[in-house]
Amino acid sequence: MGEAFFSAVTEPIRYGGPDSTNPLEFKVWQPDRLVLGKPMVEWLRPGVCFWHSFAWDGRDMFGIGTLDRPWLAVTDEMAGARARLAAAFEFFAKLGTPYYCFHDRDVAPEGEGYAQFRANLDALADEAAGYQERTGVRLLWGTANLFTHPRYQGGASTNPDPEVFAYAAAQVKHMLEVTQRLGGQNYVLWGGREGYDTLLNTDLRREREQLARFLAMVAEHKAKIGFTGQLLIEPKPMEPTKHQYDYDTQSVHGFLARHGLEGQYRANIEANHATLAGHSFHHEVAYAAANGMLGSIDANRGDPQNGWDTDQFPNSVEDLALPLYEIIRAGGIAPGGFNFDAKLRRQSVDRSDLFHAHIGGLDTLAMALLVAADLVERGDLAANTQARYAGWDGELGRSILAGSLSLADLEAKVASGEVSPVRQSGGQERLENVVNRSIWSVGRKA
Ligand code: XLS
Ligand code: CA
Ligand code: CA
Repeated sequence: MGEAFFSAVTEPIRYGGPDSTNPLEFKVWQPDRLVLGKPMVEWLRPGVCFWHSFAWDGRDMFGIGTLDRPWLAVTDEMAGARARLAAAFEFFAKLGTPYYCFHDRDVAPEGEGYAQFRANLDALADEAAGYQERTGVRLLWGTANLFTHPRYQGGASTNPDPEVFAYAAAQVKHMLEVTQRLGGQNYVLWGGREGYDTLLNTDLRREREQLARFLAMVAEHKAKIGFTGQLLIEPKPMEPTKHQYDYDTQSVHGFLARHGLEGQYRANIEANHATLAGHSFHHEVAYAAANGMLGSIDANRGDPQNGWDTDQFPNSVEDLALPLYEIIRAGGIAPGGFNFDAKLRRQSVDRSDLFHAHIGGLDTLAMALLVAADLVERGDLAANTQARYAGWDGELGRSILAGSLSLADLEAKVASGEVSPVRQSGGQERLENVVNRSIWSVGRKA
C-alpha cells in the first residue's frame, strides 16, 4: 500500500491478554469476544478520527508543530493530501479498528475558491473509496469544517451575512453527498462558531432562527438524496465561542422540538464537551438515551483541573462504565459508534505514540464494556431504581399521570390522611459500592 509511514509496526496489533507486557498488544480489546451475546466490536463500533491523528502536527496557540509527521511535510497540496490518506489507512489497517471519521477540510486542500475545493474533495473521496475497499475500513461519519476558514469568524448558519450561510450550505450539501458516496453511516454537524463572542453585536433571536432553517435544509437534502444514515448534532457549550447554541444534549433536544425538527437529528455526544458543560459524560448519555437522542459517541476525556477542550484519550474505566451501562440498556449505539476524537499530547512526538494512545483507549473502552455488562447482568441498579419508583405504577401514581386527579382531589386525599408519605433512603453510597464491586471483580477476571 505505497510508502510505509508506520514501518516500526510490521503486523496488525494483536490481542496479548491482560498479562502481556508488550505495549503494542491489546490487553482487553478482543473484537470478536461475546458480551451479552454480541461481539465487542458491535457494541463499540470504534473509529479513528482523521483530524487529530493525521491532519495535526502538534501546533498550539503558543508554538508550532512538534510531531514527527512526514506526510504533513509534503509541499504540493494534493500530493500532501494523498500522503495523509495513505498514512491514515495504513494506521487504521494496522490498528484493526473498523471505522474512521473526517471533515471535508481534513482531506481536501482549500484551493482557489469553492469549485476547486469541491473538485479536490471529489478526487480524494475517490481515493478514500479505494482504500476503504482494500482495507475493509468503513466511514462512521463525515462532516464539513465550518469553523477554520476566516469567512466563518462570525459563525456559519448563524452568521450576520446570508452569503456566509449560503457558503456553509454549499459545503454541507456536498459533504453530505460525499459521505453518502463513501457509505458513511452518520453525518455530524458541530456548530463550532454557532454562538457568540459578545452579545453587544449579536441578535440572538435571528441567529437561532437561521440555525433552525439550516438544520431543516440539511434534513430536506438528506431526504432528497436518499441518504439513509443518521443526522447528528454534536453539543458543546463553548470554545471557540464564548457561548454555543448547541450547549448540551438537553438544549439541542429543546431546540429541535421548538423548531419542529424532533426525530430528524440525534446527538453525537463527546465526553470532553460534557465536562465543559458542567455535566458528567454519564449525564449526557443518560439524557440522550431517555429522550430518543442517543446517536454516537466522541470518546475522549478532558482535564478536570482546567476549563478547556484538551481532547485526551480516554483512560478511566470508571468514567466510561456508566455511560456504557446506559448504552447497553438502550440496546446499543449503532448506527453510531465510538470515534476517538482525541489527540496526543504535544510532547508525544513519535509516530508510534498514535498506536499507544489508541491501544489504551480501546482497552479502556473494552474493560468499561465488561463492567457495564456485569452491572446489567447483576441487575442491582435496575432493581433498585424500579423499586424506588414503584409507587408510580400503583393506583395513585397512575391516576396522577393519567390526568384523572386534580390538585383539589389530591388535597382531599392528603387532608383525610389517605396519603401520608414515608421517607426512603436514596442509598447512594450502597449503589456506589455496587459499581465499584463490578469494577473490581471484572478487573480480576478479565
Ligand atoms: C471540536 C469538535 C469537532 C467535532 C467535529 O471540539 O469535537 O472535532 O467532533 O467537527
Ligand atoms: Ca468531537
Ligand atoms: Ca473536543
